[in-house]
Amino acid sequence: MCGIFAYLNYLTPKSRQEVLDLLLTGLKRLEYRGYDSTGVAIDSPDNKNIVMVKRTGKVKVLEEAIQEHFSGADYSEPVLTHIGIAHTRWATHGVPCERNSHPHRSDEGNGFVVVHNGIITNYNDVKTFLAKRGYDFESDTDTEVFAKLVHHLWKTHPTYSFRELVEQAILQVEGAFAIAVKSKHFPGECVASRRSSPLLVGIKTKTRLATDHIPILYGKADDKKLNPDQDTDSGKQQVLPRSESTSEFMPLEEKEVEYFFASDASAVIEHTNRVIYLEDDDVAAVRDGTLSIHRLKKSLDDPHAREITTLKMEIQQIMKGNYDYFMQKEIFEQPDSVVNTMRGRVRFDGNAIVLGGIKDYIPEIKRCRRLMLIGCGTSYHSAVATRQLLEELTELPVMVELASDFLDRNTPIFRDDVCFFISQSGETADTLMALRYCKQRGALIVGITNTVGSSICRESHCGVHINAGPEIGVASTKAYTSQFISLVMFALVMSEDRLSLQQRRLEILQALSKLADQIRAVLKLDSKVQELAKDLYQHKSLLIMGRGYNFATCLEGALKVKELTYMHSEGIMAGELKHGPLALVDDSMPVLMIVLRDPVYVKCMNALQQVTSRKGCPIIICEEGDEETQAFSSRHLEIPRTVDCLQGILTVIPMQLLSYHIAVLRGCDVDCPRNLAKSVTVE
Ligand code: G6Q
Ligand code: GLU
Repeated sequence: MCGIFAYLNYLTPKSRQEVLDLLLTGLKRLEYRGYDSTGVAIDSPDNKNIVMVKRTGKVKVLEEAIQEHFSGADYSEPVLTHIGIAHTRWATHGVPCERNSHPHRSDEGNGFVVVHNGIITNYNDVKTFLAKRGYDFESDTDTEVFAKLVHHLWKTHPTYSFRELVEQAILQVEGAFAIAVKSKHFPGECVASRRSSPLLVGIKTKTRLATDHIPILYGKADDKKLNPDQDTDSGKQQVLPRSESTSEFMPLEEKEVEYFFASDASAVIEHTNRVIYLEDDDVAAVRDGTLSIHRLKKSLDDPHAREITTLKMEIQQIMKGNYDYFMQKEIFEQPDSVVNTMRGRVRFDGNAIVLGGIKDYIPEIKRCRRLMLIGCGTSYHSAVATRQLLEELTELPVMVELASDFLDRNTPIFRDDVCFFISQSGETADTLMALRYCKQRGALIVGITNTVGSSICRESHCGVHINAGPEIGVASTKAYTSQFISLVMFALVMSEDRLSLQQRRLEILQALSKLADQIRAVLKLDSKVQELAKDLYQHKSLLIMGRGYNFATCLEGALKVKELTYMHSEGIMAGELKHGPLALVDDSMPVLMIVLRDPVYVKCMNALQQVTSRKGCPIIICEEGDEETQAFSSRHLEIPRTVDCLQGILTVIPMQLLSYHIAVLRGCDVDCPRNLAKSVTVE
């Protein structure tokens, strides 16, 4: 989910040294996206091989390794045409290490090398298919299957062009990807494609480009799936029929040209401002200096061409897209990040859920004494948010603990406890120490993290990687919603064979399938939330009240307000109002209340009345069209209806937006609030 950068020079002489510098600069521009390892591939000086250098850690480390590896006259000799590919990896399959870093290769001879962002969800099937045909795998990644699949197709279809080979491979893979492929067998050519992960092509020419669009060509590809039991070695080629391209005509012919393939424009803007944003399932291929864009299947609403856009932005602006801050970008990424969390795990058609990282432990978990969910800050709140559903669907006692308090109490832990450690970074010291404490006492340790290879990942017996993608803003947003969904998925897995719970599971699964669109709808409230922030930002305090499934939103909302705006804020369980907090309420105290049509609606309405009868004038988060509730206040935010246990995902988003807007109005540093760090590695 991190960064791709590839550079192709055609009839524009560049030494390998210059190419490497360009690749490294490209990777540096993508660093802000977050990553854990890096790598590059270029041609060897005799042009007979492809050489790769990969490193765990920062681009700087790769740079040093490259300086060591590639020196001497061979590397300063200009080359007329060449293609180099580079990658920053945010591990999803396999820990960050050199072996798992990209590029991945097809064979020992480096026939095809691939960089990939995203997740190939059916990689296991493809792996089985290829293993039967003698392929050995060197890494734990999903990506490697792609390189080997292209190689397999090349062997079985010797007449295919490079692009056709990649197209056929793409037809076999599911999930999300942006890829760039380089091959020893097709020198000077590059093929790139995307599905659900961003990729663009930058074009640099000496003279002004003669066109402002590239026509789309169509292939008549057959998407027959590979059959692991089919024997391809039995003689004739029979894996896939050849795709028939409508034509091979050259849409963009330039004599001297340079192409840049990158995950975003920040990596190309210093070279060119002419880019084509690829769409899902576009295949961009460069051959003899000519770029062509192909689509595998024709659809009626496809345009006939891809436009060459002229970028008018500064680098800084591009890195954050249209957003002013990373936190804001991450809030708006949530329709995609929640889908990424479910990708390859939830099958909405068959109502099935597989959590590969814990599936072998499910029988043991089902026999446990209790579930313990342990975390800090926002991660702890995701446990609070899902506790009720876990109790309902697992029918087990569920304890929710703050890691620091859990350790202070020397909480009794037993061998038949199952302890979940929830952490975005996977490095939080308190959580990690609680993990070790439980492990020593023989409990089963389940890690729920966003960072593959982190300490919590490594020290857990099993776990779920939430796949939210790197989170740069210190205030956690998309990691929270993805942790939430990971725990919901776990609850669904645990109740798979409970007949009495099937109706409830179905209701939740259906709601999950609509979630991304509903989050999009909630994000449309942004300008309304901004107006509310204008009312609130000069106040000293904000009370946030709710109960049931929305209590966690109150805690998380208050935490966001505190950390971002330095304003006092408190999340209050509405049932506790009359036991103390009501004394705070008067006509000047800002109050926000969450009142949704769920089993605790009547109780929430009581709390609302208690507040309004003390002259409180609350902002209400309620359901779309709920006029009865809205009648209690002129200020309300309406969110779409969903199943009760997922409401918390939709109600937390207005709170994220509100804290963000208040912080901007108060002139606070949104991405790096004072006194806080993204990864808290001290007690
Ligand atoms: C919230 C913060 C913070 C965070 C904790 C735990 O906005 O990011 O509360 O959630 O510090 O961090 P981990 O989830 O990385 O363990
Ligand atoms: N899934 C791939 C891996 O784990 C790519 C991850 C990325 O997007 O960087 O290697």
